[in-house]
Amino acid sequence: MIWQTTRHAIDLARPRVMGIVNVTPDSFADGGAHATATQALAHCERLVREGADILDIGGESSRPGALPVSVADELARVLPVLRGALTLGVPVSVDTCKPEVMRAALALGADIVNDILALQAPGALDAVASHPTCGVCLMHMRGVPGSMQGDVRYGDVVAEVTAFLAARAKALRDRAVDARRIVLDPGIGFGKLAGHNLELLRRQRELLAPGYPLLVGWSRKSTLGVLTGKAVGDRLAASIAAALAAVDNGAAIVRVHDVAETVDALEVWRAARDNDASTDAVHEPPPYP
Ligand code: HH2
Repeated sequence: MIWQTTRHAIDLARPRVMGIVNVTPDSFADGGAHATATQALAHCERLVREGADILDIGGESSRPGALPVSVADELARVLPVLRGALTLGVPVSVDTCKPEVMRAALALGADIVNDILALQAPGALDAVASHPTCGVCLMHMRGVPGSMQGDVRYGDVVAEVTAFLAARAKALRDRAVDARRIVLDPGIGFGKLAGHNLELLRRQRELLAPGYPLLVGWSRKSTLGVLTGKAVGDRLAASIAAALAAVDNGAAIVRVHDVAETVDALEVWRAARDNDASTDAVHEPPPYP
């Protein structure tokens, strides 16, 4: 399978790593760490050196209770970083719900629109559908970030998320968007309790039924804190385990903060699964130790 994006056709035969670049003061895991354009671009360069296959730039936190950001502020955060990131040789995604930001980013040459609202904002479907080739990630969320953890009830969470994502993909297909441009995401932690997130992981292959590749983001999220008792800054091992479990259960792309560590883990996971390890070193005597 490939993911068709503005400039790159991303081969999904091996799992891909999307590196997170939050140009925000308040993101849940790294708020303020890359809040200026210079810091954020340096972070983009670092993630590419570490092996990121895709960069995902966001200018608005979606953590529970996050304050909304105006279009003007989001544009001022995202566009300067996007401009630089587009020169780094990897596909660049923009994490936004706002059609104005989507259009401006696509006009600059962004490869992918990553929308946690799955293009439900008025004008968002058109912003993507009117572009000839950009990729899009449609994510499931129950409620809105300000209140999404308030009242969380599902009958069958996997069936409900699958049906929602299939319907959002159909809305794009009805506007003549090529299926190869579309990727789906169950939205780990977005209007879901830990039990819902874990059920989505255990039964993740059911989410493949609509026929689109899956992107998942477990990195540093609170369900990992529930499982391990660890604070957000101490969830690296848990995040890697979740990323491996996700690719093992059919995810094509993992969205992560810790790119270098995830790339290493996936290299070993892949060598255990496939007989095509990417290095000739496997045919030489191993160095000691
Ligand atoms: N998670 C976050 C943001 N955007 N997009 C997709 N497709 N899938 C996700 O799971 C996802 C996402 C939240 O993580 P982060 O960007 O680190 O935090 P914040 O929203 O606080 O900036």
